[in-house]
Amino acid sequence: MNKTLSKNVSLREKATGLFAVLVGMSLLLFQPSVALAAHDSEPPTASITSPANGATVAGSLMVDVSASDDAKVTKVRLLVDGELKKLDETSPYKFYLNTRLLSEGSHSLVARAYDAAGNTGNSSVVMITVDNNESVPPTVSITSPMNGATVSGTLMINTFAEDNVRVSKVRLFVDGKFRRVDRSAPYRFFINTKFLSNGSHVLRVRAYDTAGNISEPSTITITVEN
Ligand SMILES: [Ca+2]
Ligand SMILES: [Ca+2]
Ligand SMILES: [Ca+2]
Ligand SMILES: [Ca+2]
Repeated sequence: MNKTLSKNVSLREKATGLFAVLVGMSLLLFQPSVALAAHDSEPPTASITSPANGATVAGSLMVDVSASDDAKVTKVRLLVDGELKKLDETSPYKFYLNTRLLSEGSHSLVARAYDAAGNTGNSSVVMITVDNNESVPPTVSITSPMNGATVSGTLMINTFAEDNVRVSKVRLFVDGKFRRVDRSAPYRFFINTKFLSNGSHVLRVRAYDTAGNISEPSTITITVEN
């Protein structure tokens, strides 16, 4: 009887000892990460890299944010006029804003970055002026080739376009027919002149802004000689 009891006690002791070892190991395994998260009191930082403070904007607007943290940025939110509007959980942090859904005039943008421990960091305020009624057309010019140039093979057509708010696209017309569109600067086109007859052809470009205004055309004449 005594023998059995002492055997049971020693078994229980062994089991308790093993349990303690397991608990100890799991604490060793898990404690460092728990400790890290609990001690991350360093908030992330955020800044709006585009648009610039004071920018006048129209149409669709891309808001670019850079964010960093001593551990890891988990998400960035965009606040428009102090209200949480958009969420991006993956770098790069970009937000598409339809400015037509905002009233005309002044609005504030703030980016708020979060880390895994729940710390947050706000960017400086960027003020924008929404002006979707702007009526100033963009300007555009063909910078190369030169008017009257003789060309062959693949031809690169460079243009320069600017607007008081933002250029949305430049379109290329060859002999009066629409051929290409470029929606981001630099505004540049490639055409294979082998698909054109030898001789004289007219190249024309027009720029469009985000409010829908259209530039005067820029026109040159080239001579194809393949
Ligand atoms: Ca942190
Ligand atoms: Ca993203
Ligand atoms: Ca304009
Ligand atoms: Ca381009």
